[in-house]
Amino acid sequence: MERWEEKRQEEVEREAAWRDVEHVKVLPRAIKPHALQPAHLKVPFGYYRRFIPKFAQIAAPLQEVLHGHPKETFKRPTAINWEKEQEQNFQKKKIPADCDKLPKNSPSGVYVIKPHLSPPLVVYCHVDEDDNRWTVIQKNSKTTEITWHESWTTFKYGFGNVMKDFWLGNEYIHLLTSQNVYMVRFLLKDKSDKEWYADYDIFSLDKEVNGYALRLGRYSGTAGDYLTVFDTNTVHDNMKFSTKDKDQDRSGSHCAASYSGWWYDNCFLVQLNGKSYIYWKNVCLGDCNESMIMIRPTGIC
Ligand SMILES: [Ca+2]
Repeated sequence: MERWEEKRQEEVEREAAWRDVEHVKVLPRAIKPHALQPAHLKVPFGYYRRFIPKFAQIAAPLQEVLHGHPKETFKRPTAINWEKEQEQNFQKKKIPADCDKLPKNSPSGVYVIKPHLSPPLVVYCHVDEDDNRWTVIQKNSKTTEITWHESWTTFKYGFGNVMKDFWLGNEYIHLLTSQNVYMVRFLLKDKSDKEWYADYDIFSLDKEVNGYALRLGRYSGTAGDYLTVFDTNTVHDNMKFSTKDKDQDRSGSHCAASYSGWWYDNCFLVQLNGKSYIYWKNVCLGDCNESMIMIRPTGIC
């Protein structure tokens, strides 16, 4: 034992004797007193962070009273800051931005995704035989429970049951397809349950102020291209979305008033959003059993 340690030992023993305490050990000076607190008394790291917003709420107005305006370096908690913080938290938790980001060999089913700038969404992910993971944005069936004949706002935020028939929501489809280049697959089952499909190598929905207009790339498939071809004065590609309370079609009439929300022109060659009415020209004239629309990123610019 070194000289200073002996001196310290003597001091402590004297003090302990005075207090009538037995076996008091010398604390090595390198150890800071707070590190010797019992574990249950230690303040966890980050504990004081909870007081920061409260402090800021008090301090910012106080700055204004004392100095006329808050200092530039002082940031008030605002709705925008809060949203940014939420966004960062979700990124930390690694909630996938779409179904494509699910781990390999994930089965088809219901998952939570969070596209960029979107709230978390409960969606149905369809995994095909090639392990492509598709985010399903629409499903309809001949025996559907839902009416489909909904307003602009209801189509904006979506409706239905992700396990059965549903519309994901124009706003969420727009946010999904804004974060990458996506392709789309339209799947149909005709009245004999024969399957048909139409792929477009680019798919996106424009923003709301542009009417959630449909943007499609090149076609491939078996159902026939009735979305980008101009036929009987109608083409769906680049048309704005119309609902019963918003006529944005190019016809003299109001197509959505009769047939529910869709990208109408004059009026349609394809309409998959009807109640017991699923239409794809030359496949089924309203009498298809099922439809499904699903998307996945291609990474092609
Ligand atoms: Ca019209």
